[in-house]
Amino acid sequence: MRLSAWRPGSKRWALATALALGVLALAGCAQTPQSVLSPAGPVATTELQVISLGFWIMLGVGVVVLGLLLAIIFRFRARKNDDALPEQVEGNTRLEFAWTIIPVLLLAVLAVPTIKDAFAAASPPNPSTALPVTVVGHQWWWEFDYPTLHIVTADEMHIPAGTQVAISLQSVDVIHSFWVPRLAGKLDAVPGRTNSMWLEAAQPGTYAGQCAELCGTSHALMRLSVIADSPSAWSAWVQKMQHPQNTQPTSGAAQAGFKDFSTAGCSACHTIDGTSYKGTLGPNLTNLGLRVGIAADNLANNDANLAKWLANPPAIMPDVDMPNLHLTQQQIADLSAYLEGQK
Ligand code: HEC
Ligand SMILES: [Cu+2]
Repeated sequence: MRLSAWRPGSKRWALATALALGVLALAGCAQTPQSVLSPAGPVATTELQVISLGFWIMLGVGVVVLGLLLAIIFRFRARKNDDALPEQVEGNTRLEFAWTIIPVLLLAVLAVPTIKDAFAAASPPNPSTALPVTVVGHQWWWEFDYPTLHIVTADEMHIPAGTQVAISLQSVDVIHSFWVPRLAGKLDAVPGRTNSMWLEAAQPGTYAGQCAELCGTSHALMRLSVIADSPSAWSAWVQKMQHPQNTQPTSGAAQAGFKDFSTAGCSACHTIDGTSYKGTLGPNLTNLGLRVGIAADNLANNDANLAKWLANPPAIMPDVDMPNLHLTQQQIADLSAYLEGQK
């Protein structure tokens, strides 16, 4: 193939450019479960306004500066037979004032909403009616603790849609960052410190999130979902979490699983509310059957995936604190019946 066929201006070049631009444009059609550009609540909406303001200011600066640069390159380019020395200038007070004052003004315009909204993002406008949730980062899962409701769970944060949620953010090990892009900007979870933020989902739905601060081997697998419930779904969930069923089954495979939970060592790390199992190194597994996902929301919650997880957790999540416990097929089936039976 002749290389010249690909020169700028050639038909092939035009075609390749059009294709490349087309692919870029199509990328915009992808689903965007984690895009700050499709906010689903008041905090994310306000933050997008600040992002947009910054974007347009910077675009304006870029157009003006590059435009002037191009104009000057064109206007003052070397011409044929013009060997004369150009006019020599040194400093221009007016110009220097202008290019100092204009950026200061632009930054001031950007600073006002940025500072105002940064403070506003820390606590809900109506703290007295907000739902408090303590969110704790662990390598590599999220714990959700509802102090006023006495509910503790993991991976999936249920909230009532249309309600302000006041989040106290903590970490037990390293620095994590809590980020649910469609609901609110990210905030670091720092060991020994409590940071605060709030969020609200305007409509019922599931909003994907993930840890946004490199926190170890399986950082990229540290996912979560915020599930915003309608009022009836919310009260049903709270009711079920406060009064879990089938936590101490007395017959069948579930009963065998209930026993395995202590004999196989699960209870050293996991809590099941309403039982004597009170381990806290791993997620509280009460009502696991209600969950949409398991293993930090990386696997859909079903018997096959739970079996895969129990058979060898580090194969799914490298370096995870839950070891391969070399369970038998029977133990896996019974534990699965026990855990999935709680819903
Ligand atoms: C040494 C502590 C430890 C032991 C023992 C242990 N686990 Fe875990 N387990 C964990 C940790 C930590 C996680 C969280 C993994 C992650 O997502 O980072 C976990 C996660 C899980 C999950 C997924 C939970 C979720 O929120 O998605 C299930 C289910 C589970 N363990 C069941 C069991 C069962 C059943 C046993 C006993 C056979 C057991 N675990 C033994 C520490 C342990
Ligand atoms: Cu993390």
